[in-house]
Amino acid sequence: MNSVSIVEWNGLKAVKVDGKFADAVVTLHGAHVVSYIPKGGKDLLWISKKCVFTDGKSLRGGVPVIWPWFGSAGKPSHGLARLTDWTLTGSMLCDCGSVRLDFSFTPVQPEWKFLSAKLSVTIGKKLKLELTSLNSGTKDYSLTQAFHTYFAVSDVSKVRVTGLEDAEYLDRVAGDTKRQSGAITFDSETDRCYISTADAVIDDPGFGRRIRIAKSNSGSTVVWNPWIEKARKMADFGDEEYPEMLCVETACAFDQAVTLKPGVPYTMTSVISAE
Ligand code: TA6
Repeated sequence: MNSVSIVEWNGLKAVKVDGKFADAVVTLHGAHVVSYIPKGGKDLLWISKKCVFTDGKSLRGGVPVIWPWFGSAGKPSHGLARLTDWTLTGSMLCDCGSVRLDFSFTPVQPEWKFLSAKLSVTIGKKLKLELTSLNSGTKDYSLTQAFHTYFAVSDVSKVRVTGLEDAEYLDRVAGDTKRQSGAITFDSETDRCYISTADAVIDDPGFGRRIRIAKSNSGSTVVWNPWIEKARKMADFGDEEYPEMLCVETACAFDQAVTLKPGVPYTMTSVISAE
């Protein structure tokens, strides 16, 4: 039976869904999906044990909404949307038994008030995220954005990511551009922005599951694991946690920025499912 309730999750106001097909928790802070558990399965998402749950700080894990800029294109890094509360504007039980939650966000900073965002989170056999951006200003805006999704994996050194074979990528660790040969495997810090519109699949033999990340209106897929040294430098990331997570991010980043024209909405979608 579906139920939707407002709860407190680590001191943050959150929407808890006990659904027909999956259970989930979404905090108002950042409209941040922090848990998505298909019925009979394990959480697909990872949260650091050192996560900090305060306004003005992003949650380390789940699905941070990176908007309206990716990386250090602006200040603070990875945008404004993940740092503060969104407004829950609706919840709906869909005919198929899924539950849809709707959130909206407009920056309070005067210089950014011309932009607004809506996020729809559909919790069903799959987790569907739809981020719609609107430019109410008078000039084009170069939008970069991402669903910075932290997936729970058994051991990152034993998983493979497929679907991005032969794609060109910006290697942000080496500082150069390469082309992917075969599946992506992990044995050191990995921070790559692939130019791709394809689905990516995390093949995790340890958990006996494959996680598919399908998407639309996203020209980039960012793949990130901090590995040992970078993990140690992050206060909200446990020193020994890097093997249990992997970010595969549905994004419009770097050269795949989107020109957001005044009055013309743009929706980026990510659909996550365990196979
Ligand atoms: O998406 C990968 C990345 O840009 C990495 O370079 C790393 O900075 C990661 O995001 C986490 O960034 P954050 O600001 O959440 O610590």
